[in-house]
Amino acid sequence: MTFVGRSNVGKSTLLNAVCGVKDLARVSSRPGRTRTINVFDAGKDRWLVDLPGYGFATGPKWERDSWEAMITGYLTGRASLRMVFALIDAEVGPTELDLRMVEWLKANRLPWRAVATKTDRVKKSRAAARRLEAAGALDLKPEELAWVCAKEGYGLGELRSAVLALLSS
Ligand SMILES: Nc1nc2c(ncn2[C@@H]2O[C@H](COP(=O)(O)OP(=O)(O)OP(=O)(O)O)[C@@H](O)[C@H]2O)c(=O)[nH]1
Ligand SMILES: [Mg+2]
Repeated sequence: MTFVGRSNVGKSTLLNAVCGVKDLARVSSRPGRTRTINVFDAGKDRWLVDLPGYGFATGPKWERDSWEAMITGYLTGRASLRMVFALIDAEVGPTELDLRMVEWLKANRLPWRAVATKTDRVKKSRAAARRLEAAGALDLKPEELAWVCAKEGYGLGELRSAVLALLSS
């Protein structure tokens, strides 16, 4: 299984939090830190994969295009890929690129689930409305958009169970 999402959305951080290992995947305050496909062994014929983010704003266009090709190339034609968690910034909501990614996952018939990250940045009083809005933009019900925070550990239990189920099935 793997996490996809914009650069800086928190993929590596969430992977570490879900696994309960602090520095498994490399995290940085500078976006675009994950530049290669990192594969972590998670049992017999099971892998967790940390991908580079898309939508990285700086750097030459050819480099950005080659990252996109690397991500989509990794995701296509991989029969063993059990789940793609599509990460969305809870505060920002799905961007054009996020929507394109989700459309692409659907078109390629890949199993996917939406996860809102960094929910600590959304005021508690606005959380329900924000979740409804972000889910709506993805054509989902609010409960279909996982609402997690790697920093405070919120919502990780359910995600961890989902990952464990995928790894043990
Ligand atoms: N407030 C807050 N910040 C977070 C959370 N998760 C991650 N971050 C921060 O967001 C920044 C980017 O996190 P990464 O995990 O490196 O993001 P990424 O999606 O792997 O980024 P790329 O590897 O560039 O694609 C880091 O500074 C993290 O500390 C969270 O739940 N809350
Ligand atoms: Mg990363």
